[in-house]
Amino acid sequence: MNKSLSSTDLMALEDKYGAHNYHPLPVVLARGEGALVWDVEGKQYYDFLSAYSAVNQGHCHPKIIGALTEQANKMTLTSRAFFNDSLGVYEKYITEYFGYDKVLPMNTGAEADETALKLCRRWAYDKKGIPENQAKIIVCEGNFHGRTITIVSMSTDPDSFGGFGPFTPGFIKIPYNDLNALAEALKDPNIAGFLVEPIQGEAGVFVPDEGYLSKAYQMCKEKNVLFMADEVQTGIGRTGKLLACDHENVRPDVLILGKALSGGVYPVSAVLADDDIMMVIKPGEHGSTFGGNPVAARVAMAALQVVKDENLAERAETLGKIFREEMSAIQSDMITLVRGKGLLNAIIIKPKNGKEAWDVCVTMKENGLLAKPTHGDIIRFAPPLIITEEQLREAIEIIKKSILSFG
Ligand code: IF1
Repeated sequence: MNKSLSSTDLMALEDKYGAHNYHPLPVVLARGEGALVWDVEGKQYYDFLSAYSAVNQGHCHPKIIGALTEQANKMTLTSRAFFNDSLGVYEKYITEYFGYDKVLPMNTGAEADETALKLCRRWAYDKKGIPENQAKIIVCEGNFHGRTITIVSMSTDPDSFGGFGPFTPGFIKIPYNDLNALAEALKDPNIAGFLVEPIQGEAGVFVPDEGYLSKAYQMCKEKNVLFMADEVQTGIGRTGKLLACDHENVRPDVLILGKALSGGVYPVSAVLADDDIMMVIKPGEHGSTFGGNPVAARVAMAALQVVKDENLAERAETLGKIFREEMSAIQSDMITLVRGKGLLNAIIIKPKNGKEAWDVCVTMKENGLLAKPTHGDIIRFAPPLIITEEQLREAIEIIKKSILSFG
């Protein structure tokens, strides 16, 4: 029945029946394969958003879809009231893959962040000896960790938190990429943890100074404070290493993963930590109906195996260099800055003749490439990591042509 509906019809349906909590680019997608997607009318595009880095392995990767369908035909959900024949296998696989004692499986990135916050607070009371209800967690200005009430309580973006109070207490907000501010905040003996994105995604792909993460980690160690890395967006090959923290040889005490953990096939998230931290949570104290279900377990294993088999981190590193080089070479006064790591990049657009980042994205869409503006003047570019060099160069030509069309 959907086959007969046009893009215009489908957008009208969303407008009429869906909550208006998004403002999408006017394109209605019906199919995806690798780095390419097609709209309802059959027009082809390069996907340079990759569902905010969830589709690192490319759309509909046959090995991940294979794992999904095979498991879906056998068993989808048992709940954690019983064991299932996939979860333990997955837990062994993912803990060995990332080098941690234990994993706690959840579904969305926000849930994984919430899990890390609970784990950190409980560790503070049971292990560090912070008095009951006094634990504080340091977070960074400009952060994005999701949409729950507690997570928006940590946010400094009025669009995220405005009008959603009262807020969860216990968070100290400091400027990102500021070690002095961290040192000052760490003086409080009731600090339990530091939650940080190795590169701030929502802030517009803000890459901190080299040495920031390793120094911050060291400072946390000196104060017996948990270093918790939100790698929901930066993890799984995106920035040119398996984890963005790997660029500085930092091993987070608590590692938070989501998005590409499933290749964008299914919501799968995870928190990884060693026993001295993870074992503070006892039966009945945390969980989720769908967390660790057999489909999620099989999909995540396939998704992680693809990252290894196809050397996606190395590809991101090599292709990212080409991408930033080519962006910097575009002769347009509309591009004021190019930044990023691996295949997580952004350009900053200076408006010209009243045309801004949104207009650039609409023009790129018309020319066959999808990307989304953020904060009014930033365009994020994050294609699936399986994109070939030839495809990347073709995509760069589309971006170039689109920007130069503004004069
Ligand atoms: C939306 C941004 C990206 C995340 C980090 C946790 C989560 C996210 C570092 C929560 C989610 C998203 C969600 C998406 C927009 C988006 C985003 F622009 F808002 F900042 F990616 F850049 N930690 N990021 O980036 O994960 O609960 O959504 O699974 O539509 O809100 P989730």
